[in-house]
Amino acid sequence: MAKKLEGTPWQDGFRMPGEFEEHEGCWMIWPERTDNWRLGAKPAQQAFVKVAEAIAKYEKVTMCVSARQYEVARQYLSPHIRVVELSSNDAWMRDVGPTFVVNDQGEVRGIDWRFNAWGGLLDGAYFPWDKDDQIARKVCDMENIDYYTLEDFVLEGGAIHTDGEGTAIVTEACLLHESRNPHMNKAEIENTLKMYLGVEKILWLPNGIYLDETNEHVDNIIHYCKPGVIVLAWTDDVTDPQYPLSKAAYDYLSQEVDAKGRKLQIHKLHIPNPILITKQESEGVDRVPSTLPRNAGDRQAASYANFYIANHGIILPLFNDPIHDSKAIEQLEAIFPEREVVGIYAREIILGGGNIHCITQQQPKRMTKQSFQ
Ligand code: KQY
Repeated sequence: MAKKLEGTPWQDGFRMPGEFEEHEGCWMIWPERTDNWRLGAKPAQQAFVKVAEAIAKYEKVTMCVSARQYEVARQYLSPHIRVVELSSNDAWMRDVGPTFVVNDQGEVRGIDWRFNAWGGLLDGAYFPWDKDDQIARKVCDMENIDYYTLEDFVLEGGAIHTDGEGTAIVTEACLLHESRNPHMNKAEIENTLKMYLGVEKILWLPNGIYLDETNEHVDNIIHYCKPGVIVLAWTDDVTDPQYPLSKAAYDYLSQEVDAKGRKLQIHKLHIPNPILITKQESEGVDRVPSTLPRNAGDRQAASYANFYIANHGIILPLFNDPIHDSKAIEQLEAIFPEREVVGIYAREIILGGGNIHCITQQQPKRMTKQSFQ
């Protein structure tokens, strides 16, 4: 059984690797709740299948699924995708799964942050979230990976990006939001991130993507592609509410250096034309009081930066945008010449409030034997 660890990753010589470092595999959760995913979650399930199959070309994929949907998921997914039974409240593995850290000997450990559904009773997306809050530990247990638990620090995996070389990027909008850790000031939050992610420098973007229901997670506005190189969600339309948010991030990052003293290379990745929920889509969602409404005309926080970096592939959300889809593919092919860029039509995922990065969590490659004893 995996052990709960004392101390911090920093004290023990562990750091969170960049997503571009080698993976053991990827974790996902099967979407099911009909008050978030339209039409009984069937269209979302098909989109998740496409994402899982695309990633499985490059690394091992584990799909976690409730007992109720186990046979359904097993039937839709190829035999080389592992399907395990696990309870959850929804399907956002990036945010509820463990954040993995590694040391120089290639050992892997997990971090189990507190999860409160992106804001608890203040502005969270649903209640309850108790099953989601247990997932990080359960994943570590399944993998026999020892883990650190923070009893009193709320964080989601989508709220952090690291370069694996001492730098993390976060947003103030999310990390300093009163619905996360109101008992801590910025310096205390920064210190906790340094101790657990094993980094020396935190870069604080003011905001993320307009109307992002996570309080503006960093993983929707930027992505670390390699140390010193990021993509930034951008718009040339100065009248778009996203413009000042992306401009502020660009200005801030342009005058900063990372932990190694490097200026960042910033690639602007234009957002798609606004994705608005249609009347038909809205009517397909079961309305209940304890979840977010999905109203016709609502704009979803769509961005191409929400891609997943697999071992030799990039799994990129597409929106059937006549201009920006192909431009995003072209840019990412140039930034990642050693990886294949695979676009997946992701409207059904963004309708649920996130995208491909939000529904996946990478597990770094283990270089040492940490086997079941
Ligand atoms: O974007 C994410 N990381 C998760 C979005 C959750 C939305 C809840 N409905």
